Amino acid sequence: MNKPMLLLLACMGLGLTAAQTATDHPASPANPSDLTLWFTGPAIATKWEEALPLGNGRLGAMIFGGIGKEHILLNEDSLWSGWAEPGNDREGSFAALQRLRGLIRDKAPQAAIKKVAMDEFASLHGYGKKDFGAYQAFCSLWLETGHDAAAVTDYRRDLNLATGIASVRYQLDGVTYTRELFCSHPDQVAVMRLRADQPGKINLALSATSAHKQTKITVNNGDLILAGQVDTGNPDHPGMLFEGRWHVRSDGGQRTDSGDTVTVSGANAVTVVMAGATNYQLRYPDYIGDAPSLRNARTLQRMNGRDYESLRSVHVTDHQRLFGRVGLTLTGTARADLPIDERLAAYKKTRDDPGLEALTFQYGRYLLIASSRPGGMPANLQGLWNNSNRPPWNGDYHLNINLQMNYWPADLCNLSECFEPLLQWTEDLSKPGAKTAKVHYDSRGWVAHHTCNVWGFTAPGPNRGVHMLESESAAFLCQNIWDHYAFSGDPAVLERIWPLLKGAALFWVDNLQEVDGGRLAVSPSYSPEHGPLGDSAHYQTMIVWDLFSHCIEATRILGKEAGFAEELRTLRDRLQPPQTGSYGQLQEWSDPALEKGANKDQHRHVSHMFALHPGSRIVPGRDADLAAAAMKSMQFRGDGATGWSMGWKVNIWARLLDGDHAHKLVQNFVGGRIYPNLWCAHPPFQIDGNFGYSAGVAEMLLQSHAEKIVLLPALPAAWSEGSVRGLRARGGLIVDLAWKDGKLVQAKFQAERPVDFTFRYKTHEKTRHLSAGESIEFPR
Ligand code: FUC
Repeated sequence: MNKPMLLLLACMGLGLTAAQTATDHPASPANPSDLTLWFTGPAIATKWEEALPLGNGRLGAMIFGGIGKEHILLNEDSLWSGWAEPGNDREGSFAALQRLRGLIRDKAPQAAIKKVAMDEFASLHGYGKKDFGAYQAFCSLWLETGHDAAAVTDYRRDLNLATGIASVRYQLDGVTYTRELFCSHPDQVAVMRLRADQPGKINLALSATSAHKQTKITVNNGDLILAGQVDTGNPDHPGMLFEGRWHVRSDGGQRTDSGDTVTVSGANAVTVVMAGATNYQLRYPDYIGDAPSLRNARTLQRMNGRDYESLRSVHVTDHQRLFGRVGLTLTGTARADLPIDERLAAYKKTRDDPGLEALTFQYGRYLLIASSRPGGMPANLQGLWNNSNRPPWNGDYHLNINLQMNYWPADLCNLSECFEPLLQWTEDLSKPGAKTAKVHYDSRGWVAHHTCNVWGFTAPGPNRGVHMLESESAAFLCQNIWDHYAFSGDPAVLERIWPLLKGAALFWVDNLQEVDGGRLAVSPSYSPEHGPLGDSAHYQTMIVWDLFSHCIEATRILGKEAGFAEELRTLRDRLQPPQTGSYGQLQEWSDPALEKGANKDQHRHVSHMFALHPGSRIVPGRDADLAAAAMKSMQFRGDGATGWSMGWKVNIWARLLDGDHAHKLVQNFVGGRIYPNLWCAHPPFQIDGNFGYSAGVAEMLLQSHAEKIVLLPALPAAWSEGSVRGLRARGGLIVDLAWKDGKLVQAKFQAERPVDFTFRYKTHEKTRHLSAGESIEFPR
């Protein structure tokens, strides 16, 4: 037995002796260059996947790094087309639902079932209709420098994930020019600083454009202002108002305001501070708040003449407080010396750069900090970056996996604060969701369907396809929300989320349907994006099982509503259980006829894996047969897929405790499903895969979903040595780990609150109690 293993076993008190304690703390910070991605040239104008993303959770910026003309694409996360449509819920639809359920029970032809579903039950509004809207582009800032790109040398454009600052640097005629850009959460502005290493060399013309027709640009005392309104295409529903305002400060030189341009000549340096806002307010039913001009004026006033260095240091402190909590080092090749596009190209060939795999993990954390902070909207399909008024899938909130995936790394990767926008948005959504439950299902509680927006759309439909009828979305969101509580272990969080959980569960108490054999199932049900509309999809019953289980647990912890828990327990026991099919697979549908060809099915949605991840109904070791069936299904499904699906598969293989297979997906993702700026390629760009990937990497190193904390549950051979610092385990624990030769050599647990916990490494287990703030290390 090697020394590290001896050490571990000794420290766990398993009867072996050890005389040595490890010298290296697992928390040794990663080399800062490992947290930077860099390019040797500007992004191609038409390839925004080469530009570098920044964000403060609400304002987003993409820096292209142009030499003669810099382009900064700006976004504000609430800017949507569409409106809050009061008629979303279709009167009379409950009668149609009863007919629909009757047809499904009678095994009517799909055409007849779909006709009632689409023509009589589905909402007349929503996805694809004008009222539903789409996430909108905000505006672009242009900086003309007059520099000749052909004469420039030593160009570098980079993004430092540790500071949240992007910079561009180059030399021209013996002068070094530098630009820095960041988006500050505390100050709610985007800030840019342009400098030269010789006095009087900064010459600039600043202008702005917008992809919206109704836009006006003015200049007022050094402030460039772009005010606009989204065109809804419906005069009865005026579109959202928005405003971008750039405050330009020049050190030395001369500033000239003219028409729609601010010009600075002969300056030593220039600082541009941008405020951006809409008149949106996350508040059902009208979603309208203060005018954007008022909001921007307030934001800039709060700045109160503070200089660049002050804004920068407040931003860096804030960013590092979150980002710096987790460190990941995977020993081995780390081609940080290569520009990121070349590094990716090299990885595609060799698949050997664990440093890049770790960078991509941290990049997912970075993107969550940038796109989801308290006070802003949840990260949408593109986080908060958008260059089009018609982004793919509206840049909306898809609820059959995508939005949920966005938040998988939030608590696990120690960014709990970033979860807040999702929680607030869901709290608001539950209000229209209660109306939809009443009108469409004549039921208590709340419900949401396949796709949502910023306008509280929760109805099924419209008549675009049966997937629009997926009714598990509220329950699925409650899986994330429960985990948010579970990671904290904080009863106050549980009190807050209880109405959401209870409301989602009540809906299902009223809506489960009895199927053959007296079992309970969901009808109409559908397995994304796959199979018929019926009553047989396991995905939905698995989600309901999960929700009921969490509610039962919540009543125990909160010491209330024991009667409700009893009711849920009875119903849960009658739910259609997971089943193993004739190919040894985990069935996606309870109807065996639908499973024909499951051994050839490679659909990107693997929804029946919910029970394994993110749910915890199937746990290898505890549920060996079902876990084996899930593994079989995953083998059939294969290791290809679109970006988000690959991100999910990393998590699933980690939960199946197969580190090498999980790593294969890691390689497939990094080697084939990311763009030069490391954004996930569905394709096109879709951010969920970045978040799924980061969560998956963390799941390979630490799991805590099934009572015990499992250390290095799916460590691949390729990551034989490394360390991770600051991951979170359920119950309010921070965990640091170090390993060598594929074996754990050091573990540290730090408690955020009093906690009893059991941890396991391979077959060894220990139980401990820690008080709040206390920590324990092995070896001690
Ligand atoms: C689901 C997926 C698609 C895409 C879309 C946003 O419908 O099946 O691949 O990710 O969401």
